[in-house]
Amino acid sequence: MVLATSSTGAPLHPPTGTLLSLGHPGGGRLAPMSQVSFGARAPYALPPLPYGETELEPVISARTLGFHHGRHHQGYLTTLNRLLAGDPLGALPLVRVIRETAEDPARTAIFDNAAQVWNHSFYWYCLRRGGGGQPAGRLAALIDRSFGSFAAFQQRFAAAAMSQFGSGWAWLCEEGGRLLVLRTANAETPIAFAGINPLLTIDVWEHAYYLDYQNRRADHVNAVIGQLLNWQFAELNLPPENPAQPAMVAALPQTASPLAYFDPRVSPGATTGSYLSRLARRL
Ligand code: MN3
Repeated sequence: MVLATSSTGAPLHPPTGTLLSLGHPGGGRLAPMSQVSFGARAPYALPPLPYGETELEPVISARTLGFHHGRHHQGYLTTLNRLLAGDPLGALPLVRVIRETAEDPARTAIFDNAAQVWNHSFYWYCLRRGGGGQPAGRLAALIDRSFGSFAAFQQRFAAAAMSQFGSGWAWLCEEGGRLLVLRTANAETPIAFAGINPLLTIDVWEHAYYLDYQNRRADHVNAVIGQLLNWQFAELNLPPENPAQPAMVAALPQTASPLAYFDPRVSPGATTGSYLSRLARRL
């Protein structure tokens, strides 16, 4: 399942950070995504699944999970390592590679594969056997404040997942003390932006559900939200609490849409770069 070699047979730098083991009986401790390491530089290593391939059944079958992690995720990683061989970008941590290439049309292939490696590594931890339900504590309060209610959030998150045309991702993110629901196409990812903290995601590429649900994306999305979302992981991805929010954020109406939030006329200085503008236009 985990193929710890590059396409050229060169040894991979092993992950050096905490390997999360959510859902494994007796497994490792719970930790945020920032502690998942791919190795300091290319060739990056594939983080193992934090659970066994059968543990998400019946929502996601072992067959789907095996192909998704062992073939799709590994495929992005193998391609990325090949593309970075001999490239100075390969000396950077994975998130830096994503941010350096996000707006560079000459490096689309590196961006796409680097972003997909990160997105999938994040996605595995967003799921757990016996997940779903509602978050508690600070995250629950943020959801109420940002969306009005948990039900309103859930509806918005599901709508983002279902309305993404073609391949992509639905996200719950934090920015400046508020939560946002985003959807991105193909490999695009909010981790490309400093200051936006992804909390949870759902993969809506067909490879994530087609073997189990065929074209019934909504059934898959609803089952994932209801039974698999890992709210403990989401809470760990929140930045440290900071009561001194920027005045710009505090001044936003609670009902501000993500699009309004990204609009530089509404939140000056909050959006920089055409990549973010392109992302916002798709909401
Ligand atoms: Mn996928």
